[in-house]
Amino acid sequence: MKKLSIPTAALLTAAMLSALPVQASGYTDSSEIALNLKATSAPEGVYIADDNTVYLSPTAARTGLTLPCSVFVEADECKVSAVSLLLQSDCDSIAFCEESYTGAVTATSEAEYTLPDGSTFTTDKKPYCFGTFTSAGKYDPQAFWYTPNFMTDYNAFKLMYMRSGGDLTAFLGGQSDWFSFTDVDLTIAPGTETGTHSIQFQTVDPTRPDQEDPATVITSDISVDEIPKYSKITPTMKGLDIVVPDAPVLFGAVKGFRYADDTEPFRAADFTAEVLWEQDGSFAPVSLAQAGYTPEMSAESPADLQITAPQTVETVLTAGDSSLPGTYCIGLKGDADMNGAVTVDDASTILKYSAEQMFDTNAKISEGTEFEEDFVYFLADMVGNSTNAGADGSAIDTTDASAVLQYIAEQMFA
Ligand SMILES: [Ca+2]
Ligand SMILES: [Ca+2]
Repeated sequence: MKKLSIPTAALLTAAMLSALPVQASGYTDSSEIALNLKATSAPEGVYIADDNTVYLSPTAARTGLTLPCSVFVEADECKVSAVSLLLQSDCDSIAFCEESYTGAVTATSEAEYTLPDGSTFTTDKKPYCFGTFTSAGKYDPQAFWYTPNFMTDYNAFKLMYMRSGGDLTAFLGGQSDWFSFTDVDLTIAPGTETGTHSIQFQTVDPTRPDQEDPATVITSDISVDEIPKYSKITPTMKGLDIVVPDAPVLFGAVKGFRYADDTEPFRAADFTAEVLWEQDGSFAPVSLAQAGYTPEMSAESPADLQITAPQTVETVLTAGDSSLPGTYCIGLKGDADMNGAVTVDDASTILKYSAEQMFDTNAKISEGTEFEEDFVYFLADMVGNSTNAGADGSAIDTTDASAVLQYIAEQMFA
């Protein structure tokens, strides 16, 4: 065990508390705030899935690597006064890297950083989520940040922190995931075994199991004048899973789009999904058809369905022991407002979207999820059939609206 001096709660003396400003009400519920450990970049042989699970190729696990990670504090507002956190690895060969640690007051070489609004600032400290700017516009971490503690052969990492003032409501950059709370890399030793390994936040300190305070806690609303409002919250704690698979892994969102009048049976080639496949020590995405995945459908073909409005069919794709649920949407081509009929309103919807996206590249044709947006885009893209909301270069424009009107005219005089 490596021992470093640990400042304790006893250090939070009345003198320090009195230096803190009175602040507005803080969090009242653990559901309002979360601590999230994330891998922030993927070295060779590493794949970071959308759900934040990290997949290591068997070759990478054999040779070992360093995985850059950060802890993020997630909330709508940053009314946090103090944080005590304890992270622990359940795997002997995955440990915290002391040399990589950077906290709010860690000095670095001076560098320029950009905020989401495009403004920039320069600092010789590593910016973090609670940092603020002084009235002179200078970046200030506004923090008491205690020496981190790497415990039990570096398999656990403990940190305590208190804010010293500044703007206690807004995250640096305006959003909680723009800057991390703290950074600490994971070292994955050569020979890490196949399986799922977890890094979790701990509520009980294994070295001090009798202490009353939970090991991971967020203190909100410290107020000298209103001590009863001093509240401690055990936040939602989102750890990190590191998976070393022994077989191909299926993950991602499987999707497929069809027209209502298609009569062809479903095929794996109709679907798109991200399929993890280890080749030469690293992960390469492969198509479902290429990887030999087989769809199991709840309907044989679109013709078996009575389409009165866009309809969703659930599917499961399987390959060996791996499976992945998917969604298959069937709708009427041209039905841009998803009401189950192709009318002049759809031409209007297409024209409106076509105009909006000239001024706003983030404009959406639907009000739904990314998947629904892709599907509505597919239905509206009469001339093009984009399945990824135009990322393939197929745009929605006036020719698509004209095609809808032409279709309506043909139906009227048919
Ligand atoms: Ca419609
Ligand atoms: Ca088009």
